[in-house]
Amino acid sequence: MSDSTMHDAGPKGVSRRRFITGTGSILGAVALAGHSTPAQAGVGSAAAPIDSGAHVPALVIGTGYGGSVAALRLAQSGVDVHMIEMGMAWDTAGPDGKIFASTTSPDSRSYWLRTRTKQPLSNFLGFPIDKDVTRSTGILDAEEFSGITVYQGRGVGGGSLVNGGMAVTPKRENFGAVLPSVDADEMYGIYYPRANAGLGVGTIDPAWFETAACYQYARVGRKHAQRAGFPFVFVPTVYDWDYMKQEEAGTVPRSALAGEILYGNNYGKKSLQKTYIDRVRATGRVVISPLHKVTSVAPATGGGYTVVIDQLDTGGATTATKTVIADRVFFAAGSVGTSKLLVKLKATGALPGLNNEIGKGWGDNGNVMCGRANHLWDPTGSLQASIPTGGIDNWAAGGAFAEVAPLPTGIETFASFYLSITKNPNRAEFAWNAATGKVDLNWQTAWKQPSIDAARTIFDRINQKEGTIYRTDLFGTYKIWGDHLTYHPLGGAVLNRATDNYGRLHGYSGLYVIDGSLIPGNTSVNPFVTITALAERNIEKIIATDL
Ligand code: FAE
Repeated sequence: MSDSTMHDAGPKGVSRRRFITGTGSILGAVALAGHSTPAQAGVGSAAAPIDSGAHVPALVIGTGYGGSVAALRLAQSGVDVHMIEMGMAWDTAGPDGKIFASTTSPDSRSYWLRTRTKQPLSNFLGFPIDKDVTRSTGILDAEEFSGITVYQGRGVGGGSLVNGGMAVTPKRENFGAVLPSVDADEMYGIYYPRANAGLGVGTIDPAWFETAACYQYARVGRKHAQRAGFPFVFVPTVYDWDYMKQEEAGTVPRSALAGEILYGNNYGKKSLQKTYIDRVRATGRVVISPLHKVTSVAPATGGGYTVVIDQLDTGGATTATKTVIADRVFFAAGSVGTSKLLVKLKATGALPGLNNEIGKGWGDNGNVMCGRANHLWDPTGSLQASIPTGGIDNWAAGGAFAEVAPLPTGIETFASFYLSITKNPNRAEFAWNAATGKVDLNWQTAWKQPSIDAARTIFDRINQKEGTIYRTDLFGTYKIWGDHLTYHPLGGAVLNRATDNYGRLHGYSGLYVIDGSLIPGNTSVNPFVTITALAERNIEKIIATDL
């Protein structure tokens, strides 16, 4: 595979040659061989959850990218694994016959323990658009810290349930800044290709892109980028493009074309449930316990670790507290989940030997959003696919990579909408607050200013060229920048600082971090391919040397 998944689209149209396949075919099928007969068959979320008093060889906290890779490779090497997931299984249809709620009618499935939605785009034409919902263990967590709201997926599949599916490998020249202690040759030769194959990454048919009504918004975004002199790049995704074509032809039920994204995607997106977790289940060695939340990990007297787990009901109440022993524990609760757990466990004396890097190095991947108001002769289309497929690359010159994002309102808005990933140097720290019994994050909203400045290197120039202006009605009244949130939390247990160079936590043998908290705050592009590739690298080493 090429060392980059981003390439320029030509000024007039796109040739197939210029699309980069994100999929490394040769190494993708490489698996760590399973050595013995599975201990259990047919297990998964449908099986009984973990029992109190159980003794398990490997316990994985969380079922997102890092957790799924760890569970798959451990199981394939002959280790029985228990995966503990605080969110729901997302394998059963609701009263409307669908697993996931519709974007336009959020309900109890949509948010994690909220009575009102908290949409990233809070306003339209200046009016607030949030709605009341029944409080439940829904799919999207809008977790509020001082200065920033961090969006995360909750359920079996983690962030893959709610994300935009943009599967981007960073440009190789940027990798040294992303993970300085990791051998780039190995990553680009072995682990990125393996991750891309495991995730089912693919690219849009360029000819179809040129004609599909649902990507008019992206073609307008490309035209404006190129007229201002910026390269427009196509990015691979984990959407099933054949399915998307059928959605547009009207021959199958719509999901991307029904605007589904934030509250789950019912059909075409290859979330982890359809890729890594499907393979995890097929090993027969992994038990997944949804609606179970890990609250403590501490050394056990006879060796291994005592793990305390709350079983939750869909109202979020604890219905049982279980204690199990695990020989090894893999923290894969996501950047925020893992950091919060480790900071609490260090501060409260459960894991006092963790080093002082715990909780540090957290960043927002420089996320900032904005919209532009187009002229009436530049409509972006009333039908917009929820899966972005292109971006504007001004990383080298201006420190910004901007996704051309959909605004799937169902009506013509004449708006272009963007999520920029920027080179923001600010890093926050998680800290235990003994008074509240919670973990705080010291991010400040003002720390987004470098992100706004970087994004402006693109959009000020486009506006100037097009004679257009910023939208001021999407994030409040007269507010241009969506600078209050991130979709891409990274860091908090940084590789080679809080852990060794493979995610082994300093101070405790048998404790590992294997998720986005290893990455120091920024990946220069959307993060999940890098999280997956790093997890593939680390687990291979851990299996080879520790087990
Ligand atoms: P993650 O996927 O968050 O999984 C952690 C899991 O652990 C979750 O299922 C949690 O519920 C669970 N958990 C947490 N605490 C506990 C506990 N104490 N006990 C048990 N379970 C626990 O972690 N990235 C891209 O690359 N491309 C995109 O297009 C993209 N779009 C996004 C759009 C949205 C709206 C959002 C929210 C994110 C998006 N992301 C995207 C980010 C991406 O989903 C995220 O980086 C990864 O999911 C992080 O993977 P981890 O394995 O670190």
